[in-house]
Amino acid sequence: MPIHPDTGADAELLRRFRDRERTALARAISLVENERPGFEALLDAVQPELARARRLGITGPPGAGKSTLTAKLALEYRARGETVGIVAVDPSSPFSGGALLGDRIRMGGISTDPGVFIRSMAARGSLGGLATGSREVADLLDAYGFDQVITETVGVGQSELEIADAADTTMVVLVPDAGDSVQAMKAGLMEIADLFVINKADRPGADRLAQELELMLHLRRGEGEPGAWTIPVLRTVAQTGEGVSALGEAIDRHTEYLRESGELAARRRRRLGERVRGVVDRELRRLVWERAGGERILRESLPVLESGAESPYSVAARIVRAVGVEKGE
Ligand SMILES: Nc1nc2c(ncn2[C@@H]2O[C@H](COP(=O)(O)OP(=O)(O)OP(=O)(O)O)[C@@H](O)[C@H]2O)c(=O)[nH]1
Ligand SMILES: [Mg+2]
Repeated sequence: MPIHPDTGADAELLRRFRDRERTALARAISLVENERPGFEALLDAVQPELARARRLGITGPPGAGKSTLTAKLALEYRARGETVGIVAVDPSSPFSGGALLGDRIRMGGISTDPGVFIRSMAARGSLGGLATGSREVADLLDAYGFDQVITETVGVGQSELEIADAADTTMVVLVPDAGDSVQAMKAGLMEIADLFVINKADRPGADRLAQELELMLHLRRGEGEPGAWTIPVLRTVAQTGEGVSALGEAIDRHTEYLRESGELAARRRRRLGERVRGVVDRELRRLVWERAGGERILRESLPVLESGAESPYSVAARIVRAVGVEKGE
């Protein structure tokens, strides 16, 4: 049952999507990305076609070479005869020195390859639900039939923590530049990595960073459980492709580990649970702020808020009441 039964999935779009028409894929993604009527019904309809792709999440600091590496990995998979769908979540950060993913891919010469599909998505505002949106686009790529689905996000804010929920394998890319030492690394990145990649290994400091990382991983691991995954630290020079084959093999080993340990099923179960939460949250936001008039009440309350006649709490309570639910435990 779609959430909005009144706006069922576009049957024609769905048919063309299932016929692997690229224009239908592009349209489906736009529909989902912009949350236009029928997008949830479409996602609902393609659910049975999911979970065939291998999902890789790539994150790390701005400019670490994530897009360059993504392009090189895509080439690697293409050489094996696999198809690749890529979602790049563009934070639109003015501080990011990196080029758009499309430019990197173009450099790699695979932009015209029909076995590769690239989509850049803007990171949305706090209410926009970046996580669910980019995951749903990854779902579409999966349902469409790509063998590999890669999601690239910049490791700022919360997005890198959310990527771990969206991927089977999460890869954290670091660079040996000053300020990127292990101590300076955001704690969250440490928690989510299945693999570490030190990119720009052609620059000085790569050895030291690798040693620091290995030491920290060793300390965290302690004795470790038998059969547990040992997080590898790999080195790459994405620009030249050095180390990318070895990286591809390490990702394969992780996939194998996930399958054999039962962790893949566990992760996918977690992902399904998180998806339900995400969709419910999104629906509630819409209910409160749009359908129940929360935005309007807030706007109209600004004068009394400003004058101090009402507190943010009492305005919030009125908005919640407008939905028909009393605030309380
Ligand atoms: N020296 C060196 N430069 C690299 C390497 N890999 C990437 N670069 C350069 O680093 C810059 C950033 O690369 P991107 O691939 O755009 O990095 P990114 O992490 O995707 O950047 P954002 O998405 O903007 O955060 C580009 O100028 C690349 O050419 C490398 O291994 N060595
Ligand atoms: Mg990038």
